[in-house]
Amino acid sequence: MSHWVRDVVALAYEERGQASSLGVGPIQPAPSTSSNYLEQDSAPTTTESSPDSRGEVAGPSTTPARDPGSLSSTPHHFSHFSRQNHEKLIKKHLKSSASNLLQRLFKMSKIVVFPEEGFKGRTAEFKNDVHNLEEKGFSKVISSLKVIGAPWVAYYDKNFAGKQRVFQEGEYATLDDKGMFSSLKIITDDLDNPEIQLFEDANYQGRSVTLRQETCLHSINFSDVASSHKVKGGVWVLYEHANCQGAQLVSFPGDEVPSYFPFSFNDVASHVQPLLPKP
Ligand SMILES: [Ca+2]
Repeated sequence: MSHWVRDVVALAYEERGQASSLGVGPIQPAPSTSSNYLEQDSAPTTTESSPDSRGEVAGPSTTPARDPGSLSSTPHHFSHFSRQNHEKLIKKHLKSSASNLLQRLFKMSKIVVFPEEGFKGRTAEFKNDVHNLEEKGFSKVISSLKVIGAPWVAYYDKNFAGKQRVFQEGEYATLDDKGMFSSLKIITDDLDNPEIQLFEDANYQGRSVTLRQETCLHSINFSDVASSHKVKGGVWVLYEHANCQGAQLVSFPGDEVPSYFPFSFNDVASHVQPLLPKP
């Protein structure tokens, strides 16, 4: 189970307070990372208040989703179940709770952008993909930024095209690509079980390697060779240079990229790295 999911399950227990009422073991306190995560979003949204397009389910604090088969509606019959059944039903119940809470965590994720270095100038914050920063008055001006929660990809061109760069949670007072970005995408994909297959030639031909962790391609004699790839799992960043420097190519679960020529990335990749779930 990923750290994210573990956090969410802990939160689900805590939020519903069901574990104790059901008598199935102690409530696990939510890890501090979770509460930190939540606290970081305590400031009210100012700039970006458009309706959310991701279809989040309302949080349990207002209208908790009720699974017809859940134990919460049948606590008095609890003794008729075996412990195995208890666990099975609780897992089923928590699965939907965890999904809702995961959505809420993503909802708290955001990127805050500034037109000047050092977080200066007017500001805007976004919680959803921005396909064209021009519409937000921030095209080709972002010079510093802060990421809270889920990672983001910034693109040179609108509609998530052109050169790209990943920003994981943190503060970036100066950017190598300042004044270049035209669109922003939040990464909400499952980061567990990363796997990528790189091919020496375009169209998945030639020598290939399958990787499941960060790898310096020099070390496996595959540097400046790759021309196509398939992502089986996770979100991967391919780097031009071995020390995670230079140009980047970001790829998502299920992506199949038959040629790197459109990205000016052919025979360039020297290092690959999967984004890791939040620790
Ligand atoms: Ca090649």
